[in-house]
Order: sequence, then C-alpha cells, then structure tokens
Amino acid sequence: MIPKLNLLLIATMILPVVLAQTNPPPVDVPNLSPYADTEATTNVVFSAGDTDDRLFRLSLELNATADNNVSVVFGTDANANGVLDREEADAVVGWDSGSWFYQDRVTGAEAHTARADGRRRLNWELTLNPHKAAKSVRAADADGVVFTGAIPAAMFSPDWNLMQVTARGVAEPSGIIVNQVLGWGFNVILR
Ligand SMILES: [Ca+2]
Repeated sequence: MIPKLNLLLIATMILPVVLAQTNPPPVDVPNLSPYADTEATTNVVFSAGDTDDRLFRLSLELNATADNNVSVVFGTDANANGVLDREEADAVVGWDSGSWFYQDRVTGAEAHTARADGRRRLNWELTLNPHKAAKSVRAADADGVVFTGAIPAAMFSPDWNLMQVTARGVAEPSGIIVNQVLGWGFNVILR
C-alpha cells in the first residue's frame, strides 16, 4: 500500500502532464454583445494655427451602427501629456448610436442628425472667419446634407494642437487610420 503522502506526490507529478494532454483547443466564445469592452484611441498632433486656409475639412468613415460610437475630439494639450484630457477638449465631431453629431464643449451646444446603419462617410467642411473661429459648416454624407449653416465659433480654434479619435463598439477598433488631406484637414477611416 502506498502511504498517503507518496500518493499525493505522485498525483502532483502526474496531474500537470494529464492537464497538458487533455486541454481542449481554444474556442472562440461569442460575447453577449459583440461590442463589449472595445475601445481604441488614436492621438494626432497638429497645429491648427499653421495655415491661412479658411476651410477646414474632416472626413470620418466607419461601419456605423445603432450602438457604436466614434468621436473626433479637438483641443489643446495644455499639460503636454500627449492626451486630450476632458477639460482640454473643445469640440467633438462624430457618430453616436445612430446619429452624426457635433458638440461644442465650451458652451454645450450640440446637434444630431439620425442615419440608418451602414458604411458611412461624413464630409465635414468648416468655413473659418478671419480670426480662425468657426463660422459655418457644410456637412454631408451619401444620403445628403447632415449639418449646414451657422455653427458655434468654438468648433475651431487656431490654438488647437491635438486631435483625438476614440472608437467604441466598432467591430475592428484597432483599425483607425488618419491621413492628412490635400489642402487642409484630415481623413479618419475605421476599418
Ligand atoms: Ca493633456
């Protein structure tokens, strides 16, 4: 008869081998929500005061759905930590759960335009006044005008030095691509 202690030792030696041999191959377990815990952020350093152009262009392309969210946030990285902290963000343009939106974080003014799901691209064009504050907007996607007319002045500032793109609930959130466009502005593409 094997003493209890020895039996324990043998079991301890054998168990890892048995476990290693019987481990099932990894299985993809579907999340209840396909968008759970997905968030990706990209920071782009730029200098909004570096041009005399009076037109600022931004395009934002994504697989838009009723429950995902992509925000393009502009502001001044006052504490130079490379991130737009909440109090440093002045203006936001993006898609939120079924609508294109913009938000002036200085006054709280915001606007939303609802759209159906799909691969969508917002073309956002800001006309600036001589002091480089926002004057008017022309924003459209494939279904037509999204926003037009006067817009809060704080939707642009020559002091800005950081643009932050944050995606939540996007199927492949690591794929944030930012290109500078000819003329002046940025293309933001999520894929
Ligand atoms: Ca900061």
